Order: sequence, then structure tokens, then C-alpha cells
Amino acid sequence: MKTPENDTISAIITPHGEGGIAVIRLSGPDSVRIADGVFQGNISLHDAKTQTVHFGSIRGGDGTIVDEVLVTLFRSPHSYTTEDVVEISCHGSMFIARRILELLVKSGARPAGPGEFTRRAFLNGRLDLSQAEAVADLIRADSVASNSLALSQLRGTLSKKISELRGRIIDLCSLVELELDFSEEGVELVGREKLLNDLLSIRGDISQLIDSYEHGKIHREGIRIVLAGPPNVGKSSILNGLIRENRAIVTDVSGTTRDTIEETVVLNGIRFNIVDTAGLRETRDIVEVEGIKRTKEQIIHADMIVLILDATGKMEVDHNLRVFDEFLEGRSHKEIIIVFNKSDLLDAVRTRQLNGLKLEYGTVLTSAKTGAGMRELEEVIGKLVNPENGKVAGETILVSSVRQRDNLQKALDAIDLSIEGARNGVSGELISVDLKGALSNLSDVVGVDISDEVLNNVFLRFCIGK
Ligand SMILES: Nc1nc2c(ncn2[C@@H]2O[C@H](COP(=O)(O)OP(=O)(O)OP(=O)(O)O)[C@@H](O)[C@H]2O)c(=O)[nH]1
Ligand SMILES: [Mg+2]
Repeated sequence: MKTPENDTISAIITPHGEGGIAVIRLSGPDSVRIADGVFQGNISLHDAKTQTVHFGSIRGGDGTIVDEVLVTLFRSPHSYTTEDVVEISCHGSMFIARRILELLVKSGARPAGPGEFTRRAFLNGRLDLSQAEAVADLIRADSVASNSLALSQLRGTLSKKISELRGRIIDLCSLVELELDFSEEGVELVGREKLLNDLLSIRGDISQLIDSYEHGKIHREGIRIVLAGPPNVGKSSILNGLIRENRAIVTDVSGTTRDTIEETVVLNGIRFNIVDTAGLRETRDIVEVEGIKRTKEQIIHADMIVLILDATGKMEVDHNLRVFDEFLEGRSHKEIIIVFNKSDLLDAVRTRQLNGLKLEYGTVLTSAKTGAGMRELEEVIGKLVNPENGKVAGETILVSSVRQRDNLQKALDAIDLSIEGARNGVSGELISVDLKGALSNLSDVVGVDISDEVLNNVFLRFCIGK
């Protein structure tokens, strides 16, 4: 565990801008003294009990009243950071909030850095690192799925699982090591068979956690869908249809969209980031060329591609697929949906033809103009998302950061070495080295004995006031 820092920090913890109230937080050993220096209420905070709220005013250096405020006192350890915390709620003007912050800094508080309150909560042992990461995720949550995932992690589901795994490895480790003490006598305390089975079971659990990262990513960041296709087929109209808003400009001029446009829609609790792109075609227009370059980059980074074609076009499906082959290469068919748009312009024969098309991709016939087929498109998109990912059950354990996943991967590699050792009859001594490696990797997931560099990286994701 790192040594906790012990100065007193302060920051405005509400969003910058006008609001009903703004809150300035102080945390550290001098919080109460510093707050008392600027606050005038019925009692001095020095004499107040923990978790109490007090009405009064904040006075500037020259004695003038800056604002009327409510002050909330949290005495150590009953606070977010476990230190003495004072929160001053003033009227929601940034000007007033900054003036109060300045007064607190003049009285000895240090302006807090990004994520510093949460960092202290971690350093003081109130949260482990995976829970601290969950705080950042929770603040960013914008769908039911990302909300429940972050909350479940904050409540320690991942931490509990890691601690259970560590317990199982420690048990194995001590048995293997005890065996070493008796090695002269040739005593085998854990049968090799049992050791191997236990290791395989631990391996299974770690590997499941690693796999859960991809699911976690979907809940946190959403799924990136890129709408691509030739110009004028109705890509922007379909974007507008999906987000139910006239966001992108639609005209009958080919090459209307020149830059990428990204919008978010939540379907069935999952967030989709939908990107409308410039139509792909040969062109000399430099703006359009740049737009097309961006389209190609978007296609590379998409989780899912909706290739939109004009349903009234000649039998151009094969041709278009060939043109798009270059971008779609290496993609599983599951990640591509083909949409034939402008179905309202089709005659019955052509409609039948298109409906009868047997392609390896999911296909949908739509009319962005009348709305026909749009619901079906949403359903096809929804079905491509693994149904398992559609819901986050109350206590599902999902790994949510690359950092956590990488440490789990290292633990898995170490367990694999120990499995190999156990299979090849390697001595307990060597097996215990690998097991200890795995233990330390698992500790890193929750941040026991973590380096400053890793810590700084984690808290970079926070903003000031968190
Ligand atoms: N009849 C009919 N017209 C449509 C439909 N969808 C789009 N359009 C029309 O087709 C034209 C092009 O639509 P956009 O949505 O701008 O097409 P786009 O693919 O974004 O075009 P670019 O941005 O130029 O690549 C516009 O005049 C739309 O009104 C449809 O389903 N039926
Ligand atoms: Mg467009």
C-alpha cells in the first residue's frame, strides 16, 4: 500500500457553468480549520458532529459576505476520502465558486489535481483500484448497461472474485511449499491429479474474466456502427431515421456528406455510436477525397458496418461488394449488414427479387423516406449483438479496463506455466514460483502495491473535482 498523502486539497466538484448550486470540497487534516476560517454560521465547524449540515455565510478577507451557503461536514473516516471533508454548497455561479476556492487556497488548501479525491479514497484503503476505475465509469455512464456494470464494479464484485481466486492460489501455494519441507521423505501432500484439476479450474475462471472484457467494452463504450456506401443512396437519411432527428444534411446532390458525423442512440439498453460517412466514389474534389479517407478509417475501426445500397440500382450487389472487399477484408460476415434503401421506389418484381436474394450477410430492405423496414434494421442490428451482452444481470462480473484485462492475461500466462509444470512433473518449488507470479498479477488488478506510474495513468481518466 502506498503512503497516503496528508495535505489538504480543495476543488469545485460540480460541473463548470451556471446551475442551482455549486459545491466546493475540502479534504485533508486541515479541512475543518480552513473552512472555519472563511465560514460564519451558528456554530464553529470545529465543534460540529460528523455528517451534519450548517447554514451560514462565506466571508472574504476584507470581511464582506461572498455568499450564503450550506456547509456539510464529514469527519474522518466517515467520508469519501476517509479524511476530514467539508463540502460548501454555494449558489451556482462559477464566479462565486471560484472566489470561495481562492479563499480556501489562500487559507492553506492546495488545489486538487484530476481524480485526486478518488485517488485518496484508494490510498486510504476505502476503494481498491478496480473500484476507483468504476467511479470514472459511473460518472460517464449513459445507458442502463453501462450504469449497472460500473455500479456492480464499484460495489466490489470484481474485487471479491479476484480475492477468491487469490485465496485458491494461496492454498495451492502453501500446500506445494509444505510439500517441499517434506521432500526428503517423499511426501506428496497434494496429489498431482488434484493440483492439475485445481489449476485448470482457476485457469477457467481467469480466462472467463478476460473474455468478459469485450462484453464490458460494449456496455461502457457502446457499439460502433459505420454507415457506408456509394453517394446518394440514403446513408444520411438512415442515420437521421435511426436517431429520430434531422441531424445530417440530406440532399439529392451526390457527395452531400463530406465529413463523418457521429451520433448515439440507445437500443434495448445498449449504446450504439452511429457514424454517417462520405459516400465512396472516385473523385478529384479535395474535400471529398479527405472525406473518403475518413470513411475508410471509420470502416477499419467499426464494430459493425452497415453497407447501404440503392435498391433501385441495377444488379449491383456483387459489384459493390467487390468494391468494398478492400475494406471488408478479414471481417466476419456477422459484422456486416447490407441495406437496400429507397424500397418505396421499387416495383413488385424487383422487391421480390431483392427479398429472394440469398446473401451470407444480414440484409434488409428499407425506405428512409417512408420509414418502412427501419424497425427491421434495428432488429437486425440488435441481433448481431451477442444476446448475452444485451443484459447485465445484477452481479455479473465484467472486466472493464484494458489495465485489468492485461494483468489478468499475465496471471493466466503464469497459471499456464504452472499447469505445464504440473503436467511434466516439475518440482513443487518451480510450480510455486509461477503461482506467486500469478498472485502478484492478480493483486495488480485491484492495485495492491501498485507503482506511481500505473496510479497516475488510472487517475488521468478523471477530471478535477472527482
Ligand atoms: N425515394 C426515396 N428517396 C430517398 C430515400 N432515402 C434517401 N432518399 C433521397 O436520396 C437523396 C440522398 O439522400 P442522402 O441521405 O443525402 O444520401 P447519402 O447516401 O447520405 O448521400 P451522400 O452524403 O451524398 O453520400 C435525398 O434526396 C433523399 O431525400 C428513400 O428511402 N426513398
Ligand atoms: Mg450523406
